[in-house]
Amino acid sequence: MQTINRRGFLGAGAGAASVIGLTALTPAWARGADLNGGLIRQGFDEVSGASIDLTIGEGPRLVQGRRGHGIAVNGSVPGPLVRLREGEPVRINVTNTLDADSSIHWHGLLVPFQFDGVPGVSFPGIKPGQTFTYDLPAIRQSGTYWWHSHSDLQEQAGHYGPIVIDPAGTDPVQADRDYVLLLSEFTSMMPHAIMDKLKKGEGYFNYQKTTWTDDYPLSGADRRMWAKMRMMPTDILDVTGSTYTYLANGHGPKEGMEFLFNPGERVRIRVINGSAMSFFNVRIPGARMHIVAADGQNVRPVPVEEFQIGTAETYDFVVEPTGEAMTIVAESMDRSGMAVATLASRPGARAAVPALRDPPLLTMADMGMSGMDHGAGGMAGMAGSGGAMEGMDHSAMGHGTMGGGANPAMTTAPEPMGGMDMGGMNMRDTSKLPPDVKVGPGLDMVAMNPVDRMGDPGIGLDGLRHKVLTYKDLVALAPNDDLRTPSRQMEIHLTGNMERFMWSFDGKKFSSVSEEPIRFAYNERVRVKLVNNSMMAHPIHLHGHFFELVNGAPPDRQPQKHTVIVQPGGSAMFDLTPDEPGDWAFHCHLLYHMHAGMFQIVTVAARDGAPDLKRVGESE
Ligand SMILES: [Cu+2]
Repeated sequence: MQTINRRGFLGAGAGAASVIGLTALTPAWARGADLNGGLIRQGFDEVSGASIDLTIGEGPRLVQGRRGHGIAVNGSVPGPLVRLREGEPVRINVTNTLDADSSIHWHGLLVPFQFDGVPGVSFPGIKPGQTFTYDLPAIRQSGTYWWHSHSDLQEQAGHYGPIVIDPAGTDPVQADRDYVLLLSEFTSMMPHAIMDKLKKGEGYFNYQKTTWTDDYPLSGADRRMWAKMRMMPTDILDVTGSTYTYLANGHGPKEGMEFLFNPGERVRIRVINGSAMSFFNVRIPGARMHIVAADGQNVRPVPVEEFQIGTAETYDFVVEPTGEAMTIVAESMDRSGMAVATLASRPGARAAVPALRDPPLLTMADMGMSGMDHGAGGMAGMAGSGGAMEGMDHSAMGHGTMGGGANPAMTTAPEPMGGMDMGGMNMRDTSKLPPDVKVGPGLDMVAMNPVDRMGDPGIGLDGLRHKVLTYKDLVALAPNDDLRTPSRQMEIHLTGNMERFMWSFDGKKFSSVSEEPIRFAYNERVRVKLVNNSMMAHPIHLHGHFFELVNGAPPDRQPQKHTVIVQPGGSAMFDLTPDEPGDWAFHCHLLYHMHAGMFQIVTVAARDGAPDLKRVGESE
C-alpha cells in the first residue's frame, strides 16, 4: 500500500483505490514470462480511450541477431502509442510486474505534479506488484510527446513509448498519412554495466579514438594539445555505435522499418528522440522536410534538408515523398551508426542507404572559445580582442600555427583545434564563474567565452551545403499568452568532469531531495540562462512546463519547448512563467548524466491563497 501524503490527492480518492494486487489473470508476458517464443516484440500497438492499462514487464530482446535483456510495456519495445484527445480526461492504470520499483513520466505533458511520475519528487514510485493510477484531468494540449520510466536506468532497457494527442479543433497541419518515428538504442549490455564503464574511464565507447590519430587532419601539436587537456576531439557522445544498435520504432537498420505512402501524398512524421544517450541527425536524401512542430508545439513551417534532434526532443515534419521509395536516415551525432526507416510506395520498396559520413571534430566554440573562432573569416575573429579575448595570453597562443594549414578543406567550417598551442590558455579559470557555482573536482572546464549558440545547427552540421534547422528558425505558430518582460534573470551553469564522469548543475551533484531546490514564485516571469562549461551538448529538460526559447523571434512568437540543447562551451536562454504549482524535475536528459547528478528539483510555489502543497515524504 502506497502512502501519498498529498492533500487533494488522497482526497480525490485516486491514490488508495488505485493500488491493487496482481491477480492470476495477469497475462504471462506481463509477468515477465515468455511471449512470442520468449522475445519482447519490436514495435508498438496503440492504446486509447478514457481508461488505459499499461503493464511493465521484462524479458529477452533480440535485435539484428544480438540478444539482450529488456523492459517492455504491454510486451513490446517501444511500448504502446498512448493516443489521447485534447480536452478529455484519462485514467492510466500502470501495473509493475518487475521485482524493482518503476514509474512512468509523461514527457512534455501538463499534468498535476502528483502524476508527473518522478519517484522521490512527485510520488513514491510504483512498487513491485502494484498498480498506480494516473488520474489525468482534461488534457490541455495537443501534439507529439512520449513517456518513459523515471526509475533507475530502466529507460535504457526499453521502458518508453510515444504519445500523440489529437487536437480538440482542426489540426493546422494537414497530411494524408501520419506516422510516429521513435528513435532509440538497443544494447546487449546491462545499463549498470554501461554506467560502470563510463565511471571507470570516459572514452570507453569512443572507438573512433583508436583511429583518429591516423585519419584526422590534426598535426602533432594538435595531438599533444588534446592529450594535455586529457580530452579527445572525437568526444562527441559518451556511448556510441560500438555498443548501440540504433533503432527506428524498435527495429535495427537492417530490420526493414517502413512507412507506406501513395505518390502525391503529404506524409507527417512525428520524430521522437526516445534514446537514453544519443543525438541524431535526421535527413531524407532527395527530399525536403517541412518542420511543423517542435516538442509538440506548432511552429511556422520551416523547410530543411536536415535537422539534429537532441535526446528527449520531438520534431514533426511533413514530406511529399517521390519515386519508389526514400530512406529516412537518423545518423548518430558522432556518426558511429544510424537508425533507418523507409518511405515506401509499396511494401518492400527500398531506396539506397547512404554511408555514414565522416565523424565530426569538436571546434573552438565547443571549447567555450567562440571569440576565437576564426574559421570562416580567416583570422578575423582574432583581429579585435574585445571581451572575448580578455585575460588570454596572446603571446602564448602560437599564432604562427593558426589558420589550420593542417586542413585547407576546413576553411568554410568552424576550425577544429588545428595547430593551436593551448599552453597559455586557462581552460579552468574559475574566476569567470558566479559565486554560487561550487568549484571542486566535479568541474574540469570553465567556458572562457560562452556565447549564445541558438543559431548553431549542432555538432558536425556547420558548413553543410544544404539547409539544416537551428533553434533560430523556430517561430511559434500561435501567439504566446504571457508577454511580460522577465522581472529577474537566473543563471544556471552546466558543469562536469569528463574524465571522472561527474555531471552537475552549478558544480553541485544532486544527491537528495532535501537539498535546496530551485524556487520560483507562482506565475512570476523569469529569464533563465544556461551556461555550458563542458565540451558536451546537454539536452536540458524541465518537467510540467513549457518555456519559450529566447531565439530572436518576436516576444509573442518565441517557440515553446520542454527540452533545450545547450551546445558545448555555449549558452542558451529561455523565458519561463512557472504557473504549475508543485515539485518538478529539472535535468539533463542524457540518462547517465542525470544519473551522475545533473538533476535538480524546481519548486513552484502555490497559487496565492492556496494551501501549501505537501511534498513526497512530508506528513500531514
Ligand atoms: Cu523527462
